[in-house]
Amino acid sequence: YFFTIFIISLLFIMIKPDGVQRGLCGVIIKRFERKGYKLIGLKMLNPTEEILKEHYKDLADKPFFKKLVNYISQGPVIAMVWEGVDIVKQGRRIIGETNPLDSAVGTIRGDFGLEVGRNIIHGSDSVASANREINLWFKADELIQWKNHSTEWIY
Ligand code: 3AN
Repeated sequence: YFFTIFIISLLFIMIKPDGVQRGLCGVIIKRFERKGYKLIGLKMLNPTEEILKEHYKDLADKPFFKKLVNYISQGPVIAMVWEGVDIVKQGRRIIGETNPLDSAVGTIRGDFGLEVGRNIIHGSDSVASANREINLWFKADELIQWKNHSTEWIY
């Protein structure tokens, strides 16, 4: 038998300043909600250069690093944690490719973006980086464990 075990995991997502300014927060949240994922943390903030340099430390040698940090530090951004089965890989499918011009129609970047430097949203690229990013952006008590009780009052 071949079978795959899908593991429930967490994904860190950040709506970048261009996404906030263009009024795309609702549509982005909706795309994760309608897929069936669960929002367990959310906040708006103006991120410091310090947190962004740590967040993007793997890109520190890239020519666009300074511009990237400078741009996102203008804020505000919306940081979120989502939970669900296979969410890191599926989240990438919902978001699209790094370059919006390479992103399929139907993805967030494919539907709403044109520029790689203004690509609307960040999503973690692995379970390990999701855990690192969640620890960087959220305190433990900012993540909310909640249950869906709607079957008790929707008939
Ligand atoms: P992704 O966000 O798809 O995981 P990364 O981690 O390679 O892609 O890139 C992080 C961010 O750096 C991107 N979201 C984008 O805003 C910016 N970036 C990546 N490549 C370029 C580039 N060639 N020019 C300008 N900005 C870039």
